[in-house]
Amino acid sequence: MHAIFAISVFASIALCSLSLGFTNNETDLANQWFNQMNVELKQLNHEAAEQAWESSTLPTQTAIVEKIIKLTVRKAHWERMMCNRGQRYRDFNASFERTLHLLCRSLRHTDDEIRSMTNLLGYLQGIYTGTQVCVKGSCDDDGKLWQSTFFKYPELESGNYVEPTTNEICLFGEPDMERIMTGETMHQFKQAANCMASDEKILDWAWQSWRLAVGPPVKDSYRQLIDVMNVGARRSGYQDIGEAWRAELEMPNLRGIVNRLWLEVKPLYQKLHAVMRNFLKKRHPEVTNFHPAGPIPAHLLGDMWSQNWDTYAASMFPHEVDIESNFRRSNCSAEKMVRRAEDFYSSMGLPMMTETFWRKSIFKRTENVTKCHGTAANMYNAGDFRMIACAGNAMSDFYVILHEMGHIIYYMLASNQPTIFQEGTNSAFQETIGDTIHIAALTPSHLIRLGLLNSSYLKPDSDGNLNHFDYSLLLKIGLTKIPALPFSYLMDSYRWSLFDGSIKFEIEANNYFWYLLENEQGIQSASKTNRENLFDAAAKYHFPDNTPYVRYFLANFLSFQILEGLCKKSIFGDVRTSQELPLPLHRCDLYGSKRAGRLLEKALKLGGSQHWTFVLEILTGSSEISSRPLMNYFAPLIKMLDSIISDLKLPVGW
Ligand code: X8Z
Ligand code: ZN
Repeated sequence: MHAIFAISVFASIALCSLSLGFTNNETDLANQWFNQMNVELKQLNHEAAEQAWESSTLPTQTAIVEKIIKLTVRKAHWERMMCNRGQRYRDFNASFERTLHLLCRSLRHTDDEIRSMTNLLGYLQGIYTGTQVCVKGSCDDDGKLWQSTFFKYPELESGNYVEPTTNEICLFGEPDMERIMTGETMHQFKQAANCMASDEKILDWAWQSWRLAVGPPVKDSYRQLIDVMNVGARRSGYQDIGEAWRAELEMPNLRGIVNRLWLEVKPLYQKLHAVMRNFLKKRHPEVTNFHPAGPIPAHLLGDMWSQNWDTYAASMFPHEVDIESNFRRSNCSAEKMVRRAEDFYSSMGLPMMTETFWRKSIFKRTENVTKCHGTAANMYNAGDFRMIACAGNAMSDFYVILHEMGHIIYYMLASNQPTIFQEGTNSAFQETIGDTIHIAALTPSHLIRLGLLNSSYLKPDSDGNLNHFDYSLLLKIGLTKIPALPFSYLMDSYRWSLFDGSIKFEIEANNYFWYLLENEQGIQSASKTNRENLFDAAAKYHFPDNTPYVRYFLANFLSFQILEGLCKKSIFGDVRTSQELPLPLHRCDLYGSKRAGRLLEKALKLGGSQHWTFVLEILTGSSEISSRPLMNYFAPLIKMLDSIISDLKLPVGW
């Protein structure tokens, strides 16, 4: 039923575009090729999605890896064959040209390479999701904590996790170790492990032990993976796999754009860094290896990867309203968070989640989740869209849910396109939709709607300026968004250097990683351990998962641009207007704005049928990625940081 429907839609799209220079017979053949390709692609994508879901929800098993290898080989052969057959229709029309561009850009790997890459990836993902850091017996103080620490690795062959025995506490990276780092489960952990060590020692332990657990087993396989990926990339005409990854974004000067954007926002990051450093220095006078004008010890930043500093939002500048505590106190269950997220999207006239979504998604960690990193799945099957979020009760869990739902809304809206266009215009746009709605959901007026804030906080102060709450909110949002900038910038600039060989993997991999972290992020490792032979990048999901990261960097800028566009549309009915918004961007409430929803829908339902510049133009009136809306959004925060820095005479930079 669904396939028949799909065929008729594709046929009408293709037939509308009868092309000059092609006979009727050729036109029929071209349309036949197009329709058949889309139907078969849908089936292949569906099978791949089922396998991916299975491996995220069942322990890694050799049988699944074998099935994945078979399907990946089958899809690679199919793509090549379809691409070759389609070449004769390249000039048929613009849509065919785009179709062939997307279809033919897959890398030309041999079957053996596919086998070896799939095995390596299965192993790497298994290490990340299945490794546990354990403590046995009492851990008393810091020394004992380390003595009683050991690692449990998943039995990758049988797929069985090693169950903890009595007296052992075993923690996965996501979300267990992650939540110790944010402080969320610090108290719980100390009690369970009977730990006397200070919070700072435990943060140091969690930070170090996760890296010691996953880095060494990942390192060699990761190097092998790079080698195989490079062989395929070079056979396909790229210099290396980094160039192939960059091509997906369709920005010819991607490196230049990324460097420019980073330089534009770096001063803002440095200011936030200076104020955070001063705060942490006072909070942790006991940490000796912490210079007041130097990099910040990474384990103090309230996040396993130092990419989100929101943990300290309330204590840095205490305000009578603590949104985070209010949120936690509201006892919002994971499912209720999903309902709230759905409510925001649907208030704008965007689609509600489907019956299958509610039946098949996973919102909390249970035994049948092996992978706990937020995930949105398009199953390529009539309304079957699913989410994985191992949500607790923090606002960061609400973020993950809004983010994943953004992917799903994009999949839903693009699902009327031919299959080849259903992924979205590029990965950065995929990542940005949920982030845009996340910022939109954090306006004071929406927080009031959620029952987290009293309406008196909408009032400007006595001089008609932003009130104190605005600043405290902007700081909270800034602490989640601004540290993500250098982090997402360097995750891929690092990998690009490993991929193109400018950094020698064997001898320089970890030292270069720390060179970047210190220079761009201004953080350092707490311990004096010689890290040269470790592989700390493995501690971040996207490395063993082999997911490119620069998409998140771009998405961060795009989300503020799109927010501004939607806000203009909502208020003036036009994104191109030169009129100034009558309110600061962080107060622009999009909840219930059907105008903004219609604009988003218009852009997203194009899926990948158009180049991203066309989609951005619809949403913002401009086809360039810009840091201006982000800087404009944070302008009041920048003023506040400037005055703190000058009042306290804080050093800036490191
Ligand atoms: O990985 C994700 C999403 C899934 S696409 C949860 N994000 C990045 C991260 O966690 O590091 C979202 C923001 C950045
Ligand atoms: Zn995402």
